[in-house]
Amino acid sequence: MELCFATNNQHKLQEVSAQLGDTFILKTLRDIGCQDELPETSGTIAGNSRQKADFVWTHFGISCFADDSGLEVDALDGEPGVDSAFYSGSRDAAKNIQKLLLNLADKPNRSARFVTVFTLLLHGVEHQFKGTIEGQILTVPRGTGGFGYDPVFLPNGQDRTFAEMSIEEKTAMSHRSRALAQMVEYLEKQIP
Ligand code: ITT
Repeated sequence: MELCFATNNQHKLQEVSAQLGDTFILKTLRDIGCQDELPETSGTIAGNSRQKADFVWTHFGISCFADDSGLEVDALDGEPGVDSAFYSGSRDAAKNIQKLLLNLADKPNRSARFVTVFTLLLHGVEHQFKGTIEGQILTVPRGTGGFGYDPVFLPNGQDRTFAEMSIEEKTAMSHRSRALAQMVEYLEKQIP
């Protein structure tokens, strides 16, 4: 079964390809000739996820999925949340982390979670799948792997940040892989 992953984020693509294996033929936006910036204006993670998948289905007519993700920090009332990618005003991970650490400087509660919602549009029919992982925001970034807020996110029960793990290690526990596992389970039931 061919499925397009509606993302311009190469890190997400790597993580998802590593987990999907050979069961599905994964098409990228480049493969289907889509060079557009995907819309993300709904104001919610689930809504943005839907918007990205809808865009590909509407313009390219191919079964597809998209994910929208964000970091929810309890002491900041769920910020940066849906604004995670542009928290500092630009899509710059180092600046986003800097702003996050500044806003958390006087806050003893460092608990946070990554949230992902996948939207699958299978022949135009929508299904959504949600994954989360709980953790703590460190005061100093650690590690060079991963992307986004990975250097300051320490999953609960772990002694390394997502940025200190290999893709496989992160994928074994991440919000994205938890949502993706549900989507794969659903898709496998659709295959005769
Ligand atoms: P696409 O929309 O093209 O898929 P994106 O990077 O814009 O790619 P999101 O809208 O889902 O992706 O962005 C959410 C932001 O949340 C992302 O840019 C990161 O800053 C952060 N984020 C999401 N998942 C993350 C992860 O696994 N590790 C670290 N940060 C993550």
